[in-house]
Amino acid sequence: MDELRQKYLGAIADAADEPALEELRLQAVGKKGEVSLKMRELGRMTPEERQEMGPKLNALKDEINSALAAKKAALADAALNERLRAEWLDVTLPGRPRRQGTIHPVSQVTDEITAIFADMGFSVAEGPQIESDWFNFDALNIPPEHPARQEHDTFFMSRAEGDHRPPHVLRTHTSPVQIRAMQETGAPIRVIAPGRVYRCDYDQTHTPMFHQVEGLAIGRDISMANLKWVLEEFCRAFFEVEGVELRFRASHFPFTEPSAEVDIRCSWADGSLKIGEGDDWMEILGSGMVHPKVLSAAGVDPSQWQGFAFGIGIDRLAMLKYGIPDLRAFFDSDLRWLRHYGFSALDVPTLQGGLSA
Ligand code: 2NL
Repeated sequence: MDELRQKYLGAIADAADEPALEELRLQAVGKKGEVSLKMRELGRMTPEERQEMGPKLNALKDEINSALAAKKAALADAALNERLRAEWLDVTLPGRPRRQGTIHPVSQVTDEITAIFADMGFSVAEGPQIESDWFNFDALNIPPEHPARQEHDTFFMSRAEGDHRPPHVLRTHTSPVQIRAMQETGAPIRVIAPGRVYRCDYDQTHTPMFHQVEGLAIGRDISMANLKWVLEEFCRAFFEVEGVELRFRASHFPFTEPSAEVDIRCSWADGSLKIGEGDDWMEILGSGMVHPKVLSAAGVDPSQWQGFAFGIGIDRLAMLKYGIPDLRAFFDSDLRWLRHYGFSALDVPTLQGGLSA
């Protein structure tokens, strides 16, 4: 009896897991277990022996069963403790930051424009945003008294007291960048100049800072025909419409002669704009053959070289491409536009972010 007790209580205490415990239970108190077989022997004993052995065997059986139950609970406890140790998680750690921003539509459109002109052999030129009045005006055949200087609503920098030289200006177009490029590399040349420009004008359709891309191609015999093809190719690529149609209207700029404003065929239906179809025309850019005086100012001999130039407003182009029909939606009223600008608090959060249209 004592042997049995010691054997099983010891084995139960040493059991590594539940299957081992179940194995011991069957060996000891299962139907054919050692304790059960001993109980079956009670029938062959004398009443006296039975009186003594019966309760002892019952007590042993109870003892083994409680040891099994206790060990089972201890094993479960140990398993839980092991999980608590292994699956430990620090809920006080700071969250992983998720990027909320998207590329600004004006930056995106500038990149798109740059890529399209790069395919046609144009490189990108950059220059200062604060310019001398010579680079911004004189070199472009805009003399001091020309109404264009007022038309341009220029921001003038201030000079120190007693300094009477003409003030520098915030560039009103990116043309000075191209003047500088011509001065540096001469002809032939093919460049675009994207960037910020400034005009003192603020109302529902104008902001004092906006973005422009100008293009310039100078060669021996570059003509309006080349200009037309380059602009058509650009519009096809930019608006992703095969059948773009452009209309050149005679115009006037001091820096080009002849000059043309360019309209694109479009339709307005249910307040939405479609490029390349319909009966409407929308102005998208200004262009022309570079004025001989401008070539001279930039150090390029107009008897040897000629070429075209053009200027496009990027902000407007961004709005056209991303389906915002009204200029006034630029800064208010259109949540798609605002969301693109990062005013997410105004909008229902989305998982993807960015434009939904
Ligand atoms: C417009 C008009 C234009 C140019 C810009 C240019 C630059 C040089 C020489 C000659 Cl260096 N011209 N730029 C030419 C024609 C038009 O922009 O309405 N832009 C939105």
